[in-house]
Amino acid sequence: MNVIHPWLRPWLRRCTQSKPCSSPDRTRMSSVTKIAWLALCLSLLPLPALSAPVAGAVAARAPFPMEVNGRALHYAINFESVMPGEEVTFAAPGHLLDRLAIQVDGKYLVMKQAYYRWLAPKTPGTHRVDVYLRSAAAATGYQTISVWLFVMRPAKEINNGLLNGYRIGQYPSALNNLSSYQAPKGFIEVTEANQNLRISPNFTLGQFLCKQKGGFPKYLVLQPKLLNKLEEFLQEVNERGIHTPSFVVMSGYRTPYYNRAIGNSTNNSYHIYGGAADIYIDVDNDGVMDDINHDGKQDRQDAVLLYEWADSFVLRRNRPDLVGGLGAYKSTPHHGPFIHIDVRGTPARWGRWPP
Ligand SMILES: [Ca+2]
Ligand SMILES: [Ca+2]
Repeated sequence: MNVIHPWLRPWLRRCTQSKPCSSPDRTRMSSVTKIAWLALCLSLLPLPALSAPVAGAVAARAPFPMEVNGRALHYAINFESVMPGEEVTFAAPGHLLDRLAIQVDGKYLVMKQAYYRWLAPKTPGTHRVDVYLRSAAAATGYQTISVWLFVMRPAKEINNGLLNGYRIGQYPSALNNLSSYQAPKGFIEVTEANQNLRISPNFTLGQFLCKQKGGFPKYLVLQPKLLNKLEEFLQEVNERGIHTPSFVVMSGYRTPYYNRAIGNSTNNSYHIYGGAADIYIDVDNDGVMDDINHDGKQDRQDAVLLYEWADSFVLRRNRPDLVGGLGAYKSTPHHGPFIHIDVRGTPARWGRWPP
């Protein structure tokens, strides 16, 4: 059972005590008046559209500054993956601490030395964190940030290329000894129950699963900064007039086994490190990239335009966490045009030329 924090109680009590709206001074209207009012209201309603407009992406930024394990949370919904038994720290600026309350799986954390700490269990699983910031002005108002904490299954449990029955394959040695190309220490366990969790305002965990065959549980690696980049770019695309609620992630995480099986000659593809996504826009839901340059064709030029937008937005933002690779791809008999986007930390470009 959840423990209710003291400053949430008056708010919850008011909600449970509120009664259905009843107005004692309401007067009875005659049937003729009712019909006249109904006709007037109907005449003022806009005509229904032939097809319902697609809602765009949600712009749900974090309402207050907050960090998990030293990493800033940018959105109202976030995720973090940790190792079993690892200590997780939650930090906020000092002037907010007396108005902050944090629950993990419904239980309040106790603040020690200006930090909130949570010890991850020794078994893999999914845990919900709710951070509440009480309003400085109103007695009962508050804002929230939520974080899904995934306690991973350790990579040392991989046996003959299998992790708990799921085929991972063999990670190559780190490219040029770079820390961004180290084999992962753990894997997020994806089940039927958690695959649809929203791990950022406009993306779900299941969107990044490897496309290889096999039942649950499945495993993946995913870097939070990839979600930062996709969320920021999604807002950019919506601001450019494409009202899409998300991108289609054609390929997110790839196990080294799958990366090899699809004939990828690059051993160190950033997909195997959970830092890359092949994406396209499909508002009309026909399974291929939309005609976003409005030339009447759905082809490589639409991928090129998406590439140009992705290139210019990263340059304008000047954020090191968004820096990485970008490639444009034409359609083949197996797929439509798309772009590759990643967060490898150094710029790389391909596929843009010839136009
Ligand atoms: Ca389409
Ligand atoms: Ca086009």
